[in-house]
Amino acid sequence: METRITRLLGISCPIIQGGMAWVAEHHLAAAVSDAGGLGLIGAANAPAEWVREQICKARELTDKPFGVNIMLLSPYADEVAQVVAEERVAVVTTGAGNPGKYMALWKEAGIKVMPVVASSALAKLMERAGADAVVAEGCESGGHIGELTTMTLVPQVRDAVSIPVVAAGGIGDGRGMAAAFMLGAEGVQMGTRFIVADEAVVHENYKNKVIAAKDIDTQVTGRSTGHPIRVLKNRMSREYLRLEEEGASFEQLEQLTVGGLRRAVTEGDVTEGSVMAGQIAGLIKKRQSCREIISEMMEETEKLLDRRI
Ligand code: TUI
Repeated sequence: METRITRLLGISCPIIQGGMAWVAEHHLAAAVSDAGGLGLIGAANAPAEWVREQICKARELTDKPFGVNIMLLSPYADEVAQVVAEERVAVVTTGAGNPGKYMALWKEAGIKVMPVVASSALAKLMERAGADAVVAEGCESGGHIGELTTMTLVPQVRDAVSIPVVAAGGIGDGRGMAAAFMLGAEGVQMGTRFIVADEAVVHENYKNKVIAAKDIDTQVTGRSTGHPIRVLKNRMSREYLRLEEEGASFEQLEQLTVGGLRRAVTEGDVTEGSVMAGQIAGLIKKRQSCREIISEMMEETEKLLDRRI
């Protein structure tokens, strides 16, 4: 399947893997890229030298293009922005903020830039700043989310800009991908389904919790702090929401979640840790390789796009 996204990124399938903190390390990124999609290394809150090492390791595993996702709330965002330019990674995506101040640096390094946006206003701003495409991420996603759903955000972003749009949030199979195309997207980004990929170096407890999840098993913590985060329900999230309702301070709430994602992903603490996942978790029932995930997605999508209703 060819779209402006496949041509822009030099990939064969318009499927981008989400830049999930702790999950999106070089094994997963290289496997997704090798299978024809675009793998991403998630820089999250990691120091710049860790990101450089991950880029080098991914290059040893694949000769296909891959990208780095920069989480703009990270204390290391400035240094990571510099490292991706030095390493001339093929693609940069950004999350949780406005990457305007890095655009010139990245464009000079020949990097394709795709900011994640949660509004058409930011999409327009990014287009004017020189972005090559935008990822319109609806609040069905796991992790840090905006206000709008994918169904409402994608067509409005599509109408607001001329650069291609990638849809994200709530997409987990060919039906979601075909629907995203109907909304005007030319590619999709998926996170949650790749958490359970064979190549994802993620604790078994985390993968099992995604596979066991039902449709209503996520909730959003942190609305009161201005950083809403979608996670799978557990003891931590229930306690967090109870404290939030009682009007707990930012510091109290932070205490509950600090280091929680790392503990869940690497140590398997899915009771007290932060198990970020999207609302589509309920649809994800099997473990597969990245190659199987991508070929199944493409087959289902093409079949649906070929038929009339
Ligand atoms: O960034 C994400 N998802 C994430 S980041 C993350 S790590 C984290 N840990 C603790 C606190 C916060 C984050 C876990 N999941 N997705 C991309 C995304 N970006 N979703 C929504 C946005 C977004 C929202 C508002 C981007 C820009 C924006 O407005 C920026 C502005 O300044 O106008």
